Amino acid sequence: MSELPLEILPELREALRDGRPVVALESTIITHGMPHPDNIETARRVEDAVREAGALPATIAIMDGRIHVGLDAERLERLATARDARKLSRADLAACLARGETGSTTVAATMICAHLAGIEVFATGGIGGVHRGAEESFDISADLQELSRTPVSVVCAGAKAILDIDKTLEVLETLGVPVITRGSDAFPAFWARDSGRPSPLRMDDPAMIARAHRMRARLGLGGGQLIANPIPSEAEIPMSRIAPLIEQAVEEARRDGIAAKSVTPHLLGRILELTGGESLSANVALVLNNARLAAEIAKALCETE
Ligand code: PSU
Repeated sequence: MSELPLEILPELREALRDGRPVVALESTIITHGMPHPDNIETARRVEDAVREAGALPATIAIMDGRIHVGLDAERLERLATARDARKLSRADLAACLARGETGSTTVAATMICAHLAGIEVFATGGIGGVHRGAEESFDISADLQELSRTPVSVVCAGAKAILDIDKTLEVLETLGVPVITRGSDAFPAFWARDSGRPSPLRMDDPAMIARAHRMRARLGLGGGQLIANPIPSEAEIPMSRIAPLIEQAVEEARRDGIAAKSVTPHLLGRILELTGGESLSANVALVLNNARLAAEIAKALCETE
């Protein structure tokens, strides 16, 4: 087998060849992160936001055993309504392709596919991290390792507040991943602008973030950058309000024995119920905000040696 099972939409292939800005987008948020039809509506709005900001969107997924970089309308619809799509990370990406199956890509798998396609920037909602109780469960998202290996800058709204944020930041530091918050000294926590922890680094200018990305490559450091972009104030759910609901959802999940890949989708779904839908509106707002910043960074990268 010599050729990669990689399908890049023609407009993206041309843009990448010509050095024009492209932003990768993930698909687990579509299959496991939001209910239908909010998932497809959000996916379309995020693509539009990237275009309006002057870059091209490349939503990534595995369909029928091929990596798709850029999904046409029919494929996006099919993925958004698929009941059996797998949630893929580094460990199971190749197996899904070998079997000819369909699956959505997490942050880790999207980084791998984006890099294969030559895309350097990627927008998501929140990365996976160290789960609460990891000292017992050892549940640490493969997203963290991927950030230390694959040279893609990932724009997120921080780590999801369902996680142990202190431990997540510690692991990122150990792995040598730069954590850069845009426009704030505090590391954000997805639905909330302030996790209560200082951000290891702060940069306010997308051009500076692009320069740091290039500098890492020149130094041969490998791996990517984590760019944390706080949710817009008008959409945030402050920690004081969301924290008790998260506690409740985490406790229920522990009691019910929810584990491994199911933890994050389960908690997101439960918190959506407990907030009466407010967590979903916040999630949509933060992803749109991240798509815009990722487009600015992609444009800056095109102008940075
Ligand atoms: N951002 C969201 N919703 C999501 C995710 C990100 O707003 O559902 C997904 C990403 O694909 C991320 C995954 O990789 O959650 C984390 O899953 P886990 O904790 O199992 O590694």
